[in-house]
Parts: sequence; C-alpha cells; structure tokens
Amino acid sequence: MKLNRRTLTTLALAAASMASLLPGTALAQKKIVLGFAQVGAESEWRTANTESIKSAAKEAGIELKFSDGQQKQENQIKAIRSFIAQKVDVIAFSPVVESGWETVLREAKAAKIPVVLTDRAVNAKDDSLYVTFMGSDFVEEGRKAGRWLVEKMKDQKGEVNIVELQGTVGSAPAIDRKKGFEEIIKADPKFKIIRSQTGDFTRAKGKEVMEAFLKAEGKKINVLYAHNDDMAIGAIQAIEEAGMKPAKDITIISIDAVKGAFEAMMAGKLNVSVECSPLLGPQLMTAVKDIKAGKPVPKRIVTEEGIFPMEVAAKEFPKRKY
Ligand code: GZL
Repeated sequence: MKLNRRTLTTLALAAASMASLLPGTALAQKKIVLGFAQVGAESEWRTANTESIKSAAKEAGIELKFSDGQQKQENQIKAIRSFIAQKVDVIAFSPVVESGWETVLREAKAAKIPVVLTDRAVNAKDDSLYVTFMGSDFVEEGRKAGRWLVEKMKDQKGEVNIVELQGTVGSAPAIDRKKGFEEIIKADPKFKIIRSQTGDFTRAKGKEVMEAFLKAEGKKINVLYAHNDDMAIGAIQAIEEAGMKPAKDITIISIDAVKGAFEAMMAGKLNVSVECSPLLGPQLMTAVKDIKAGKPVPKRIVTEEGIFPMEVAAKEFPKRKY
C-alpha cells in the first residue's frame, strides 16, 4: 500500500504526540538540564536565593545540577567547566566577582551552551558571552540608602561620620552599592566616610571589622552603612559589646531586607534595610525554558525592590517571603 506524504506526516505527528505521553521512552520530552554555579552560602540572602532556585527548578520540571562555590571564583569556574563536559542544556551562575570570566564563558560559547547571569554581573566586554543578566540594580540600592540617610540627617548641623562595611571585594554589589551611596551623600560635605573596609558579606567578618572601627574611632562614629544585613547584624553585636546602643548611638543602614534584618528592626537595633530580592528562581526557570524554546529573552531583567525603615518592620514582617 503506497502512503502519500500527507498520510506519512499525520502518522509521524501522531507517533510523536503518543511518545510524549509515554514517559521514559526515548521519544518522550527530554528534561531540560540546567547547571547552576552558586557563589556560596555566606549569608541569609544566599540561602534564600539557593532555596528559590532549587524549588523553582523542581516546580518547572527542570533537572538542576547545583554547585556551591564557597565564595571562590576558581570553584565556580571548575563547576562551569564540568557542566560543559556534561553537555548541560543551559548554564547559569551568580559571579562572585565581576572580572576573570571571559575564558570560561568563551568555552561555554564554543560548546554552544547558553549562559544566564543571575544576581551579580560580570564586566566582560563581549556581551554575546551570556544571553541575559537578571538581578537587582545595586547602584540604585546604594542611592536608596543614601537618600534615606540624607533625609534622616537633614536637621543635623555638625559632621556626620560614617563607617562602611563593604561587601566582597571586586563583587558587583560591593562596587555598585558604594558608588550609589557616595553619589547621593557627596551633595552635602557634612557626610564623611571615615572608615571603609570589606566584611565579605558575612556576620562574623562584619562583627570583627566593626570591632576594629569602634576601637579606632569609638564615639566619633555616627552612622554605619553595611552593604548587607548579615554584616550589619554582626556589627550590632560589636556595638552592644562596646556598651553602645545600636540604631540610637549609631544609626545603622543595611541592604537585603532578610528576616534577620526585620527581627533587628523590631528589636529597635537596626534603622532601615533596603530590599534586594533573592527570589530569582522562577524568573530564571522561565528564561531557561524560553531559551530552549528559541524565544527571545531580554538582555537585562531588573528586579523591582523597596526600602523598609524600622517603623514599618512589624507590619511588613508577616508578609515577607525570605
Ligand atoms: C546581592 C547579593 C549579595 C547580598 C549578600 O544580590 O549578591 O550577596 O546582598 C549576598 O547578602 O551575600
């Protein structure tokens, strides 16, 4: 019996759709495999970010290969190379620092594996090395912190001496949060950053560096600007151990708005936290599926965020998702 082309096409389509109903068969829809190289587990923010990615992958039916870089670039590069060797469908990562990624990103491009940047950016000149960067505008987060301080201190006549706990040296959030904050406070010479040092986004280091600031400057310190809540929480311990009252003797501004920050604000120990949402998992999985489906994905996806002063903490806390 001679089958004409139309009949053959109909039969082929029927076979394909039947196969997709039979999970486990060779013809069944192959699961998308995503390789994700995470920065580490340095903060509450990072823990919430990892949770969001893992739960969103599960929800999306995407097979996730996850690696924890322990805040070391060489570990992230090793993980990306392993994802290339395993021929994953898509690679995503949050670059611990901005520079040093071109070589491994060119290897991913040569292997025809699309790359998605989440949370932090890279400063690669060739932006064809990644499909999209999704995450917060850290410069704007720094500006929000600066604007809040300018407003709070508008009637302050004398000098306002600020100490700054920077994030990880060379990371996009540390560079940009400093930039945005200074852009705003430079308008009034009464604001002076008298000490600035990295606390590497961790509570332990934040406490250690704040102890050194207090030893060197003591009661001269009017304000602490911390690039994340974990360092602010560590610094609060140091301030109390030095016999001073956090959020009263020293005004404290931080960023992330994680649960620990709300608890500190409700205890009257932190003045304000600028939101930086870690809940990037669902956006990432949508982008991964769109990339695999050949759909266009915007080069930059910005997360919309707010700011939470201590006065609203108790009301907002029950609504928080991280
Ligand atoms: C910001 C993120 C930063 C958080 C820190 O998007 O990269 O890293 O602010 C985290 O808490 O460690």
